[in-house]
Amino acid sequence: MSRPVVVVTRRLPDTVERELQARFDARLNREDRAFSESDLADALMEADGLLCTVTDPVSSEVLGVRPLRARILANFGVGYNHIDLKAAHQRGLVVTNTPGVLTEATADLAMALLLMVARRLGEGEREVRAGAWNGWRPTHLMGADVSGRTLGIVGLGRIGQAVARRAHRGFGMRVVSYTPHPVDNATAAASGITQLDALGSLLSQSDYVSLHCRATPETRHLINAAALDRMKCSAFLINTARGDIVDEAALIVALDAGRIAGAALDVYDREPLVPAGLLHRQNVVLLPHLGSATESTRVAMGMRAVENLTAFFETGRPIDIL
Ligand code: 8YV
Repeated sequence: MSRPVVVVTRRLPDTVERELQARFDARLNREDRAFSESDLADALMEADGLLCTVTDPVSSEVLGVRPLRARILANFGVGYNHIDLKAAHQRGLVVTNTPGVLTEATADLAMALLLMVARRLGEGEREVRAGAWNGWRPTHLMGADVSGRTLGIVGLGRIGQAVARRAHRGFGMRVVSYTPHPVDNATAAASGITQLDALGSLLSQSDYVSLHCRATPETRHLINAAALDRMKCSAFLINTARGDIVDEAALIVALDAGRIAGAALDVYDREPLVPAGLLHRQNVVLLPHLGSATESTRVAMGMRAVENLTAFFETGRPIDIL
C-alpha cells in the first residue's frame, strides 16, 4: 500500500524529519523557505496531509482550492490563529495542534522577558558590547523589583498557570489572573493565583501584565489604548502569546507618553515585521518569537505532530483534534 504523502512546510529537527520519512512519503523543505499562499494551495492539492506551522497563512482562500486532496492539517505549535479553522472544517479537513509539550519552555521565556525588562538586562548587555560601560556606580541602570510585586496573568491555560507557578513559588510574587473561562479555585490556588472577574482590575493592580490568552477575533487588540491606560505608569507588559492581542500602535503611543514603564515582546502582529516605533526604545525588550525554542521542546512538538498524523491515517482519530 502506498504511504500517505505529507508536505512539511518548514525544516524540523533531524530526529523529527527522519521519523516523518520513516512513516510517510514526506516532502521535506530542505531550504526552509517560507511557503506562500500559492505554495500552500499546491500542497493541499498534492498531499494527503500538511505538517504546517505559524508562518503558513492557511486562509479561507487557500483552503478553497479544487481539487482538494489533503485531509489533515497537523500544526506544529499550540497556537493556530494562522489557520482559518472554520474554513478548514467546512472543507472536511481535520486540524490538530501540539498542546502541552511547549508549556514549560514558553513559561520559562515569559519569566526571562519579565526579568529582562524589569532589570534592564538588554540595555546593560548592549552597553557592555558597545564598550560603553565605564565602571560600577550606585545609580547605574537601576531597574524595578520583581520579588513581592504583583503579576497579572491574562488567560489561564497551561502556559498561564505555569508562569504563575514560577512567579509565585520562585519569586514570591502575588499573582492575579483574568480569564473569561475561570478555572476551579483549587487549581488556581495550586499555582498561587487569585482569579479576578474583570480585566480592568487586573490591569490597574498589576506591576507586570503577562499575556497568555488565545488569539481570536475577541482577543484582537484586547490590549488597546484604553487597556494600557488602566495600567500603572510603573507597570510592564509582557507578550509571549500572539502579536495581534496588542494594538502595537497604541503601545507605542503609551510608551512615548510614559503611560507604562516598558514592554517585553516575543511576538508581533505582522511577523517578522517589528514596528519601527519599538526598535529604538531602551525600555522595550524584543525577541524573535523564541517561546518554545529549546531543542527538546521543538523535537517534542514535531513528534507530537507526527503522532497526530499517524493516528489520523491509521484510525481517523488524531490525539489533539481541534
Ligand atoms: C511556536 C508558539 O514555536 O506553539 C506556538 O503557538 O507560539 C511557538 O511556541 C511557533 O509559533 C510555532 O507554531
